[in-house]
Amino acid sequence: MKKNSALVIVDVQNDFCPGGALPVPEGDTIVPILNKYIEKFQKAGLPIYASRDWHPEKTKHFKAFGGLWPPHCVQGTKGAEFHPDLKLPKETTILTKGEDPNEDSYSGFQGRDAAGVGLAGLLRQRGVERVFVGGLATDYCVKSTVLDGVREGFKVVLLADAMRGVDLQSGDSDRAIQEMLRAGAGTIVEGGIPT
Ligand code: VGL
Ligand code: ZN
Repeated sequence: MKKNSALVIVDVQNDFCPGGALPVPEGDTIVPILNKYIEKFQKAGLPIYASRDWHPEKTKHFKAFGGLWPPHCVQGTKGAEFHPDLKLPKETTILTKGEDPNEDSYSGFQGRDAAGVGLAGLLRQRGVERVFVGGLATDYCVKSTVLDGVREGFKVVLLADAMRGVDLQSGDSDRAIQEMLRAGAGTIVEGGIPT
């Protein structure tokens, strides 16, 4: 795999999986597939980033305060933890987003590392030109991350087998994928990545 690539895993947290506060249908089924991607990127010495939705208890993002969603991924709760089977290597850069009570912050590009550096800056620092994106949810945070990635000038590849959507309206995820492809993203499945 080319040296200038990175893996970006979006919001694979308990609350977005079955049993969580805002479950994405079959959200947990992508975990073993993501683990295979993780292994490939790790073996190739390529950087891995994992975003997490990390909301305060009161935020405009939640229905009770004018937003779209039930409370989810509240800072420090079990629901905000990564899925327990997701095998993130210890070198993974965790990107936190959604802390601002006035913003939805769907995009992983709004996420920051522990030092406060945003994803685009982190990628540029490491000379990354191409990002492979999977996670939850296809029609919200994955879509937003992919569109921002393209806008920021990165090549973006969708890990088509490693994302699932909320589908508030049926077909939302399919439409999201079309929109990401139209924006210039490519697509790939696990068997398609050279080892
Ligand atoms: C997300 C809805 C609300 C996501 C986050 O990770 O896609 N969706 N907050
Ligand atoms: Zn959220």
